[in-house]
Amino acid sequence: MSTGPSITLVQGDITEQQADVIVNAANSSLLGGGGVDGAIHRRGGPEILAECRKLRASHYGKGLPTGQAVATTAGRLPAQWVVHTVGPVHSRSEDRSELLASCYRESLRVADELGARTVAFPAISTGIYGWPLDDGARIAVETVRTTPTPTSVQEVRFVLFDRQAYEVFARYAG
Ligand code: AR6
Repeated sequence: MSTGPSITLVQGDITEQQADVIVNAANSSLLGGGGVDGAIHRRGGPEILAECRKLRASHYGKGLPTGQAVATTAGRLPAQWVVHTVGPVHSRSEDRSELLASCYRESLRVADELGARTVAFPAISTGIYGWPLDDGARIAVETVRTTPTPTSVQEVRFVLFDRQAYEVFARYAG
């Protein structure tokens, strides 16, 4: 029987994770921002932004669409690649869950293309983009569990910034 990647949970700062891929909760501009995005560019150094600018000058002239993912170097981070994905802004009037699921699915697809074995994810959209943590955790875990197999990815690690986020993810991933 083929099984998908194992799911692990860590409380901490994603920029300190040793993994093949660190996923960034970016915005469409790919040119940086606050939250995880700010931390990744700060600690990863200017090489990441330089590659993002090249992507904007080539394939992604209008920016990276919501729900899609693209890889760059990880610069000085303890990882090989950063996979940038753009989560949806939460809306009360429109169900954007499929776009959030797409972020996890597309990031895993890119990681698989790179041959990555370990992938660290933040809780995409649950900060500045306002997605309720409980629903964001449910979508994250369900999407990873239903990822197509076989894949090179053996471990998906959710890196949760605080205790509360960790406990909410543990309810779904436990
Ligand atoms: N490590 C792990 N998790 C973190 C870290 C960190 N260093 N920092 C924050 N979190 P957010 P979004 C958690 O706002 O909601 C940026 O400006 C945080 O507590 O980083 O997808 C981008 O450029 C929350 O649970 O991303 C976009 O404009 C989760 O990571 C916008 O924010 C995601 O919070 C994207 O918003």
